[in-house]
Amino acid sequence: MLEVTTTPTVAFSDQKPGTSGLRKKVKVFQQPNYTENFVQSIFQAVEDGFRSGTIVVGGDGRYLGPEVTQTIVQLAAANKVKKLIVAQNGIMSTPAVSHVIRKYSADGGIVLTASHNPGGPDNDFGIKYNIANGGPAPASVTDKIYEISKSLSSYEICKTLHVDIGVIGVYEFHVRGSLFTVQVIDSVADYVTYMEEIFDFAAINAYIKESQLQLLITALNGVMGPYVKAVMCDKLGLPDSSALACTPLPDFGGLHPDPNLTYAASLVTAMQDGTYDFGAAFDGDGDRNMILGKSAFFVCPSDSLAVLANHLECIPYFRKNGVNGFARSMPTAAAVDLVAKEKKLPMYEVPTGWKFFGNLMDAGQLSLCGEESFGTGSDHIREKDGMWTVLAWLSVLAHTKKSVEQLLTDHWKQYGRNFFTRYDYEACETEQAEAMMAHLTALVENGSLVNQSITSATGKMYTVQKMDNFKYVDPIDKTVTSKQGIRVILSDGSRIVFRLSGTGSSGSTIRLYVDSYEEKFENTQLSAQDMLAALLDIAFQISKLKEFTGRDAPTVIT
Ligand code: G16
Repeated sequence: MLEVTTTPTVAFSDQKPGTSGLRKKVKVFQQPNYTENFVQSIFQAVEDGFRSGTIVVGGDGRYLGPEVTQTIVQLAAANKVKKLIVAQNGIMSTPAVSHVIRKYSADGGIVLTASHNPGGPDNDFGIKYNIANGGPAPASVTDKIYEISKSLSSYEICKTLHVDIGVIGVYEFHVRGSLFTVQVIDSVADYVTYMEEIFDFAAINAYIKESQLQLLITALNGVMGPYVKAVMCDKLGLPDSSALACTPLPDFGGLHPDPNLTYAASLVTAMQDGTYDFGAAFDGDGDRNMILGKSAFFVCPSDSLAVLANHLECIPYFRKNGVNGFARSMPTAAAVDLVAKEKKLPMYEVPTGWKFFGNLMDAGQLSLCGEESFGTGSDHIREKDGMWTVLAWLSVLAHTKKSVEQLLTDHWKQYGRNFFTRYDYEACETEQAEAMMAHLTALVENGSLVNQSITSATGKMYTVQKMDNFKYVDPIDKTVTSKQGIRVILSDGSRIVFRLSGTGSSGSTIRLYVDSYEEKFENTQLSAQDMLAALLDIAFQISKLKEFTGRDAPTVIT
């Protein structure tokens, strides 16, 4: 019988989960009792589910992950969890954790990831709780975790319990008169089997061979390395030379594992000479993706979602289950809305955060969704899914026999183009960022800009039609989520959106999103930055972003 100790602790006041879990610097999690407190708060918040049941633990392989996995095992045993399903070495992609929760009918899961944020002793770590549907916990649960964390005075731990999480197997212990089981499972096997059920691998394989399609995929030294090897190399026959940065490293080899044009520049550069026809990058935990065509032709995530929505019949999963509806986050450009209209399918607009798609999927109203932040996925799980997106794109290529660029051009010909750009101002002074948001909130409240015309530095004039702070009423459980981003809607339908990121770990990150619709095909060929220059200038005039933050240029442009 293993001994349980009740350890006194002092509560922390900063354990409020953000857009997707608690993300902080590693050094914050290394403070005595910091990690134990947060995990204990999770256990207390969802006590009933766990006491009788099973939870899954996995992470993106970043620094601190193995130690925290052991701590979770010790806390779970002492908190009367019946069974833990742990990924081998604690490493499992976020989409794979979502799948495993659903496949084994677990009561929830703990994902150790700071997603696309850099890793290593001086960088970021994160802990996220997922519910029984496999998706990120909604605010009702994370608020409860936070409330408990603010007054926690002790945690229960079984300090002498150690499991070798490097070895697959079932380990049993007697704790507090009950049996506690830890099952260490293969990190990729279940996920790969599921992908084979969803997609027609033989058709993709045949197309790659007959068209001699050249692919280049980078895992940016994140969790996706073993999945890329298993799916792309072993199943689809890609040579090892097509799989870049595929060894998960605790610090991602110094890379910032965020699949965008700035942080995945190595992929962009490698594709520029036209040797490769299709490229993809994943983030640290494997839920985000970036898709590139020949010569590094960039597929904007809003367009990626729309093109997939337009071709779902290529994928066996949708032929079998049908398509119930589409959704996107509010800042995502509305390209997919036009496809929904054409196909007469329901379309939903939710706040930023994958957790908002879960209810719609559980209610059978949503099949495909995506976000401008490089996330796409379907109701096969309850997280966005990078590898799923790559396989979906390859299915479309195999079915249509078109190139990536041709698919986009044809899409714009049929639907027009929703030009989109996002400017990120990372690590701004929090006070300055909040002052800018307060200025914008005041403009919403006093309505002084409505019906006003503003002329950009380029000479183009826009009239403000409406300004609001996005509010969402969940169509299923009627939960109201307010203040999800300041929107400026202009009279030609163009939009400017401002919000503060909920995933950063230092200072505040301002996100400025701009989009505009263009129907004339000849104009769809122009560059997004040229098309949106005037709107960006209007955005700076309205927000006084440069004056508030002192920033002349963004850190990242999408
Ligand atoms: C998370 C959420 C996404 C969200 C993204 C960015 O992704 O799951 O829904 O779009 O953060 O959020 P923010 O703009 O607040 O930084 P991930 O990949 O970081 O887990």
